[in-house]
This record gives sequence, structure tokens and C-alpha cells, in this order.
Amino acid sequence: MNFLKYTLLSAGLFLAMSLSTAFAQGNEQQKAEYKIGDNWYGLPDAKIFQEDYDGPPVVGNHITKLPNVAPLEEGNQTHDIRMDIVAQEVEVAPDIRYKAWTFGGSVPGPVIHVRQGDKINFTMKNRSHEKVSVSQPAKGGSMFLEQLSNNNMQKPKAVAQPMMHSMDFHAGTVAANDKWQNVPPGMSIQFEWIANYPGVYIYHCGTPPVLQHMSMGQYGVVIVSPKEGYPTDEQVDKEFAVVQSEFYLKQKQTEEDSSLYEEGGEKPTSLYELDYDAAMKKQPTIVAFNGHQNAMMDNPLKVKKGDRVRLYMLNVGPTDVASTHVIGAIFDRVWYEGNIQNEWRGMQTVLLGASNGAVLEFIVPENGHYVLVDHEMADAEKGAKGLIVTENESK
Ligand SMILES: [Cu+2]
Repeated sequence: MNFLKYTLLSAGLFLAMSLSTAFAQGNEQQKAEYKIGDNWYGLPDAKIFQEDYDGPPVVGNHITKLPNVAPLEEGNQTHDIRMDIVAQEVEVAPDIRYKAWTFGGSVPGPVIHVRQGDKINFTMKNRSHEKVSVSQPAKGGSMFLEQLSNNNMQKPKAVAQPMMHSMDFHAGTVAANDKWQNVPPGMSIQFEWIANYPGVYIYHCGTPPVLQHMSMGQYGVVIVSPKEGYPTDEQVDKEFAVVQSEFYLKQKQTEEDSSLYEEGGEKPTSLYELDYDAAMKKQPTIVAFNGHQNAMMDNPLKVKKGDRVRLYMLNVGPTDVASTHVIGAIFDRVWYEGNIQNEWRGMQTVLLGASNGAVLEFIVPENGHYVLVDHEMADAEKGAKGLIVTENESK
């Protein structure tokens, strides 16, 4: 009887062990990378951890400030990218400043350029509780920080705004509850994603209410160049990235803040804050290209007569659509969302919903001024205007 008991017990134990091994293997298999067609899926779980990091908030190659786009080397590679969350008081129109929540120190955040098939090893520390300066290029930091310190219409001042945040790369195909999870102030996240599809993608904070986090400035663009390139790569003379976004702001009621006063001056500058009611009503105060009402008016994109110009265009929203047009030009080629399968020709205007992107190309017909506009004229009046000028023309 005892023997029978022992045998049954052993068999039971063995069965339980076998089952748990099979289950573990099943889990392993679920987590292992796998391929469907040319695309990779199934990446390791995100890691949330504490790190003693106070270095440059943006690190990595091929990361630039709008409207610059970094060139890529041949072939696929793994990109080690760091983009920390920092809060900065920024100017988004003459005399309009607010305390923004940012990726990397500007609104929009940095331009990330990768190639289809590349792996991105991404690290992000939520430093919203620290005052992190981005006005000096930092040693070991990306090209973005150098460009930011050279010409920065936003004139950022480091501020502390502790808040939970997250990162959602539309260019990644992952379990959102894992990779895009919330990161508390002082904590870091690390995860991988693979650029399976070419395109012009938004990245943004996905922490609810997303309307609030995006309206505060947490978004940017990832350009994933097709593996085989665009058919016109050889003919393109100039390329720029342009990001359209809305700001919902109202004048701040309390004016006790010392940052209201210009350094050494008497004149108070106007500090604004998020107008969430206006955001809910879809009534933007400012609609801007590249983060400032005058970004492209004061610093026009420089081209030459006969150039084939490529714009990597993203409409962030967070809520409005963009009817993108260049006055005096026709988009000779359009790749909607930046995918070469989605080709249009001879477009006067390209409609971009919130979070849609496109590659837009046109020929500069003659010397002169060309204005990129959101042809929804109320949005153009609110700032969605940008100059493209031939080099021999002054503004
Ligand atoms: Cu956020």
C-alpha cells in the first residue's frame, strides 16, 4: 500500500515537474524573437530600474533637432538611444512661454532617424523632478544637444515638474502595456523595438490623460527610411523634417514666479499654462511648425531653383488635422505615412490626421518664396506657416 502511495506520489510529482518545465519553455518561446515575412516580433520585457545617471539627456547617433535629418550609413544596425524626460520653460510664440514637459529638452523632441530592419535599444530616465539644463552641448551627448544650444528659439530654462510619464513609439510593434508603461519620476525604463515598417512616425507620452501630456509638449518624430530607399533618393537635393502641433495655453493667473522676470531686466515676460478646457474643445491658441510660431518664418528652409525638396512631415495633433500645402508648388511625389507602397502623384494638398505622417516632394520652380501652410486657414492664422526660400532671395 505504501509502495503504491509512493509510486503515485512520484508519478504525480514527475507530471507536475514536466508540466511546469513545458510551461516555462512555452513562456520562453513566447518571449523569444520570431519572424513573419521580413518582420521581427517578440522582444524581451521592458526593464524598470533606478540608475545613478546625471549625464546628457539625449545620447545616440542620428538624433537631430528639427528641421535637420541625420544621414544614415549603409545597412542595418542597432541604435543605442537615450532620451530622458525633462521639464523646461519654453517660448512657443513671441512673448508666450510655458513650463513644458519634454523628451530631451525641446518641444517637439528630437528627430530620430533609423532604417527599416534596425533595432533600437532605448533608455529613458524620468528626470521631471530635476532641473536639467539643455542650453550647453554636453560631452557624450547627441548632435541634437549641440544643435539645440546653437539656435534655440524656445530659449529653454530648466524647471522641475515631477510627474509620471511614458513613451509610445508608433514605429514600434510591441505589447503596449509592457514597453509603453508608466515611469515614475527618478526611475528609468529600458526596452527594445525593431523598425519593421518604413515611415514617418510620431512618438509621444501615453500617460493618461494623453491629451494633457501631449498638449504639454511630449512628442516628436521618428523617420524610418525604407530598406531599399525611396525611388527618388538619388535626385533629392534638400531634405527637412517638419512637425506640426497645437498649443492650448492661457495666461497664468498667479505671477509670483521669479522666472517671469527677464534676467537683469524689469520687464516681466508672459508665462502661460495649459488651457485644458480649450484642448477639450479643440480650440488651439497656437498651431506651430517645429515648436515655435516663427520657427520657419525667422529661419526659412533654404533651397535652390530646380531643387527636388523632400519634407518628412508629421502632424502631431494632439487633436486637429492638417491640410498640408506649399504655396506655388505641387507635391510631385507623396508617400503617405512614408511607406513607398502608398505613392501619390501631383497632390496640391495632403490631409494628415492627428499622428499621420508623409514624405512630400516638390520641385522648386523658380527663385522666390514658397510658404508651407496648413490650408485650414484658421490654423495658418494661428501660426501654421513656414517659409521656404531660394538662397539668393532675402526674406
Ligand atoms: Cu507624460
